[in-house]
Amino acid sequence: MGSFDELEQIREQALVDLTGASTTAALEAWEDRYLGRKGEITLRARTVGQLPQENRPAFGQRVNEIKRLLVQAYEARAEEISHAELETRLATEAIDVTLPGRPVTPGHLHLTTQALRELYAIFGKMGFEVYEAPDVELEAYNFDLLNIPEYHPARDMWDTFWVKETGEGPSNRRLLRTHTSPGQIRAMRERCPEPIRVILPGKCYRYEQITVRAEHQFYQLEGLAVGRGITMTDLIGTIAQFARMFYGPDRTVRVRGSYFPFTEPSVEVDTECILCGGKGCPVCKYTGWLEVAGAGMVHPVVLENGGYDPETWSGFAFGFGVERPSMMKYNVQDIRWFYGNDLRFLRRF
Ligand code: FA5
Repeated sequence: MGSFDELEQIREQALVDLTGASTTAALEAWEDRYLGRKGEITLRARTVGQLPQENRPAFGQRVNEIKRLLVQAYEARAEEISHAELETRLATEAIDVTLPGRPVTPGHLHLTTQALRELYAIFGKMGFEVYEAPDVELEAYNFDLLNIPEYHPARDMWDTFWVKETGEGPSNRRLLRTHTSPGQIRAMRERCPEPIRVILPGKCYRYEQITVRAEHQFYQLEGLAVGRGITMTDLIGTIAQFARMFYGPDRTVRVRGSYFPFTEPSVEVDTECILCGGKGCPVCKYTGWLEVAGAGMVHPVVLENGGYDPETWSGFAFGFGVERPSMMKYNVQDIRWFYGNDLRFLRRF
């Protein structure tokens, strides 16, 4: 126990074994066997205390020398092995640059973008140009100038996201537009006294319950025509033409009386629910019809706010959803799928 001879034998055996270790795994096993916590050298180092007093310093020194030597030999061998392993990998895993590349799946336009572009084309053919208005609006444009004053109960129709940074005075507060109608005022004030025929696409934001048919962010496509002698018949004709072009000739769309403070008279446009074939489902609230737009003749107060004299000028306006008509065209059972980022849904279109 603890003899110098034994120590030298261990050293010799360790070096022989090290030369025989030719893989990283074998090297690790070697390290464990000789230098590990319970390795041969470590165990010998612990026996120093059991030696005669006079032998202890020399023995301890020799153990340390051998340990250093083995560590050096180990590191050199590790370097050789990793080099050899790299060489083998380079030889066997060579890249064949003549192989065909892996196909990259190209992205494509989101269903909403496709629908919007289709709508631009349809209304473009009817003479409407695209007019952009801001997402962050002044309260005045979103409500007051559209004939919805502070106390008006119709404000409850649109649950509003307010922007923290506010302007001076109540009507100068900022909000995320609840509908695209404020763009009507912007277009009129910019174009007055010219006739107008514009569509205003954009995202709308409402602090409301999310369901199969309602999101808190969704797109609308506003339309505004202002001119001399424009009547309700022009509005109905435009809606009918939209329906024929967007859905095809066989789909039933109906227009029924409704109320909006900024149009008089007002209507709502419904599409026959294709999801249930008219039988009733959660999307159409079991009525067989899905409301896709609000519309009407521009209210005289709104025309005036836009700078037009309602004695001489008249106009119609509409506000279509974009997701809901798309649900009715492409058989989408749940509006939440549009922005749920599920590739199985997105790849369908
Ligand atoms: C309005 O927003 C009016 N500004 C429309 C209008 C414009 C009327 C011009 C008259 C003249 P309404 O809240 O009904 O109305 O919304 C219009 C359309 O937007 C709905 O028919 C629907 O298609 C879509 N829409 C409304 N709320 C949501 C929602 N939470 N999720 C998805 N689509 C919605």
